[in-house]
Amino acid sequence: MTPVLVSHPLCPYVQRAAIVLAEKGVVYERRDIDLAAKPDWFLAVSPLGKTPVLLTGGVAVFESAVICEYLDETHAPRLHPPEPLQRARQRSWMEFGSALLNAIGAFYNAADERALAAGAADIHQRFEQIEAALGEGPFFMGRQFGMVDAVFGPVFRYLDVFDGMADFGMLEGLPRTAAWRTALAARPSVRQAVSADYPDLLRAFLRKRGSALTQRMAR
Ligand SMILES: N[C@@H](CCC(=O)N[C@@H](CS)C(=O)NCC(=O)O)C(=O)O
Repeated sequence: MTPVLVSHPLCPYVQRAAIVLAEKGVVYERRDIDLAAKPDWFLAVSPLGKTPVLLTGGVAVFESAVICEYLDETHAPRLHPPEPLQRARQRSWMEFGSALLNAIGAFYNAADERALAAGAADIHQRFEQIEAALGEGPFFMGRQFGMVDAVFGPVFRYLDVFDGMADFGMLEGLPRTAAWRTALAARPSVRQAVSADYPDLLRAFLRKRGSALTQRMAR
């Protein structure tokens, strides 16, 4: 049976799974749901009520990191390195990517300009930490695309839309991170993880936040 990825068009965690599926050439069906009106069948397979969920082999696998790890164990090519300590390092930075997504959420929900600036500074500081962890590239681990890349492709996609609004300086003075962003944006699996109307959908979502960023968009 074809695996089903239960999705939401804007969800960065869904994108991780979609990227890993694409890197491995897995044929799957993507089934988008409305998170504002969750269908009963979704609640029945998603104990946390969150996307993504991978329906495969009669099991509903939830949590994006778990889905990605499962796919890595079952489908070639491996995105994790063979050496346990290097694998642990990848998993550590995957967690860091999740914390960065929370910081991005705090940024776009910031109530006023002061909080918006603080949010941008917080994101910049996190990217400084990433800059220090990056090597020669083009990917996080070097020449081979890995699991941390699948996590950060969706992170940088937010920045593409923010950049269209103003220069928030999130990657200022961080050349390795900027080069990594460019390499990820060119990767087919990353490009294809969302539909062509993703930037419009994200802007429409941000316009409804009632946040400082929403105010900027109205100017
Ligand atoms: N830790 C989860 C986070 C998933 C998550 O937060 N998904 C969001 C959409 S991006 C969601 O479904 N939220 C539930 C809701 O909006 O009600 C994972 O990595 O899969």
